[in-house]
Amino acid sequence: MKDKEIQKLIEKETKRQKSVINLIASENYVSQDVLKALGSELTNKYAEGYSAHRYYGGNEFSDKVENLAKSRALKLFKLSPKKWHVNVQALSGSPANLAVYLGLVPLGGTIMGMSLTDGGHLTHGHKVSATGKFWKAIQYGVDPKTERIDYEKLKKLAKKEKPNIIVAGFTAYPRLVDYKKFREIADSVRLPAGRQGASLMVDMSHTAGLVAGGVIASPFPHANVVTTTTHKTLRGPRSALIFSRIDERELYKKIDRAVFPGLQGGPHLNQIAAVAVALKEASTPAFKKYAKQVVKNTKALTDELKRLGWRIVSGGTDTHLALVDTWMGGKGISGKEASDRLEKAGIIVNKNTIPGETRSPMDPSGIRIGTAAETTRGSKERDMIKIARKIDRILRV
Ligand code: DSN
Repeated sequence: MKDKEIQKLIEKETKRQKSVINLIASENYVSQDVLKALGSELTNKYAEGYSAHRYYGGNEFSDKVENLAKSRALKLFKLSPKKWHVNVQALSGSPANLAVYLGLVPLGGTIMGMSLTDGGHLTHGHKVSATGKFWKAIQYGVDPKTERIDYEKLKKLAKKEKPNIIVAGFTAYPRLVDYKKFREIADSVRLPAGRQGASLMVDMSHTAGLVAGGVIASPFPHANVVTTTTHKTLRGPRSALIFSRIDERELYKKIDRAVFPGLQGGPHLNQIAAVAVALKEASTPAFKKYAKQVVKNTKALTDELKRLGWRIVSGGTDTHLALVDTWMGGKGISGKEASDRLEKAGIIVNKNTIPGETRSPMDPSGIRIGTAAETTRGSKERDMIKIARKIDRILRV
């Protein structure tokens, strides 16, 4: 690289990534092939529109790249192209979610999603997000005692608020989700226009790799729309996919139009090619083994932390992530202090709110830990036990 300043910074970041223990639940390490596709000449091309309907010439290969990404996405999640459509152009998770609402919910309509504090995402209707400003957002949380979703309460709230769309999606919910119950709840909503049933959108950004690997149940049998980022457990580049059911309401056409021309111009073809590479990698037996190991590793890490006296939100985990209550009602340390101390010792986590949060998002009561990245580097349960003991030594006052 001729630009030495940037080259040096890339080298430093690469070295940093190699030298730390990375427990950020939403990060991972992509393959060299994914990196090659990202850094390819595809970045030079404008391809506004969709395959075979472009606004620019010279898109013979762009169409092939986009079609391949789409067919690999459907195949990976065992979806029939007759029943499901996938959009691969959304630039990342937040614009993907925004596109779904823009396509399916009239402005001023109602979206219902989990609050950020209890484990949702900004784009599930938080007041600082466009999703909480353009639409009426109803937020649900977890049961304060079990720290799990209370489906009965959710049903009552949905019946009362009549959301156009219900979002089952999470960034800090460590437990399995009952998508069948979400479907029943969505179906029980009587919309003001008289139409029975809210749409169910599943945002599986965090768990897509676990679904692909067959370790946790697929949301597809129950959802109208499924969004996901591609860079977390799925181990691809930073991007997103929007799957939508091909039904009589033709939701998929509305969503496609919301992505382009509604929200975006030209798609990032290099990113789409890199997604296609990652989707192929995720369809291998090696990836299935990886996904299984991720869940085993999180359990090992969490069990050991519990044994050492740390409170794990909801009592444990079924997935790639867990929440540690480091504050423990004032007996421990704040999430910020925990995260800072760990970083100094080479363990990277993020501070995180916990259900019933009493502190602030900038200095909350807990940390979120995840094992997708370390599992990619070959870590097993015994390594996790060592990491848990190290965390304990660093955090204990
Ligand atoms: N920021 C991501 C996460 O860390 O979960 C979600 O967008």
